[in-house]
Amino acid sequence: MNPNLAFIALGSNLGDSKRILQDVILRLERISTEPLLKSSFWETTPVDCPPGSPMFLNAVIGLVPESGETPESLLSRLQTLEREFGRQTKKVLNEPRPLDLDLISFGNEVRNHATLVLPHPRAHLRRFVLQPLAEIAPDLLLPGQLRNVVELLRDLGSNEEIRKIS
Ligand code: PH2
Ligand code: MG
Ligand code: MG
Repeated sequence: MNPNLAFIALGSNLGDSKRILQDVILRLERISTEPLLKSSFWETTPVDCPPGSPMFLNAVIGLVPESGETPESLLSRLQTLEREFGRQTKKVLNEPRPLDLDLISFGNEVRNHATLVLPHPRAHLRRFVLQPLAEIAPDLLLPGQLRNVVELLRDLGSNEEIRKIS
């Protein structure tokens, strides 16, 4: 596996989620120097969201950044894409959104800034991230973890429901 891969979790629970994820994946292809690694789309129950929140569509992609791309510059591209796909400034924590793009990891880079924590601090706890990630990078060791993605998934105690749709 290319050690420079950056993994991005995609989520949507507002609007035409399948179309939105398909379209944003085409955009992400353009910022990768190699063909994307793409998971299936998974329908998942909302975690830590306001009551009555719709189900999510989630996926994970892996891309190889251009030389010169940094975690910060990639994050900024992802935030621009979120806005392009109609994401508005949030009023309520984890309210429904047409597009959420979370940087899960960027090679072995580690960050602990107010604006960026790498690897994503909750990625290893969430089935809606680990299950799609296991399809494209089962052996991945997220920086700071002693277990790979498949092992994290196997040991996960969570009642999240998740169903592959494609
Ligand atoms: N994202 C969140 C909070 N909860 N739940 C699911 N199932 N999928 C998500 O992508 C998700 C969530 C914060 O971004
Ligand atoms: Mg998120
Ligand atoms: Mg986010």
